[in-house]
Amino acid sequence: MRKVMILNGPNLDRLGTREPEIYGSLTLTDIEKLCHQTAAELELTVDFRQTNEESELIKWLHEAAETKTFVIINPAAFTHYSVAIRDAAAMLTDGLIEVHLSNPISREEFRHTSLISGLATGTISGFGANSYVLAIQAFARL
Ligand code: CA2
Repeated sequence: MRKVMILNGPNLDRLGTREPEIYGSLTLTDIEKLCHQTAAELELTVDFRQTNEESELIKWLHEAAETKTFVIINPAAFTHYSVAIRDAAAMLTDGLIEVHLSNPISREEFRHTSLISGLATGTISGFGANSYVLAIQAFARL
């Protein structure tokens, strides 16, 4: 079975606690379940992780590069300013899809820049938890 790593950045572990009008009401655990369910239907396996630490996310990207694993990533706030996450993502050989729950382009100007988009096969934003489902489906069809 083909495997995909789904990596989540800072504060996404707090989903479901506030701002449901922007991020939806599901928790990250709910989203993880949805991802496993979607992947199983497509005969894929998912390794789903979240961290609040930049260095941990960088280590996971190194791991994905070394093991030639495809990555779906929601870098959260790191999207907009972390050159270190971008440099680590640039080491991936198997490909990358960027996902966001909200549509950052329709929000504050500081969210309009993504350091990751230019490296990604594609970006899926604005569909809430379905952004993850759509990303898994896109990966399955690559
Ligand atoms: O829309 C997305 O998925 C974001 O990556 C989410 C980030 C934000 O900084 C990006 O601009 C867009 C924020 C993730 C954490 O947000 C929470 C909001 C409410 C409650 C808990 C977490």
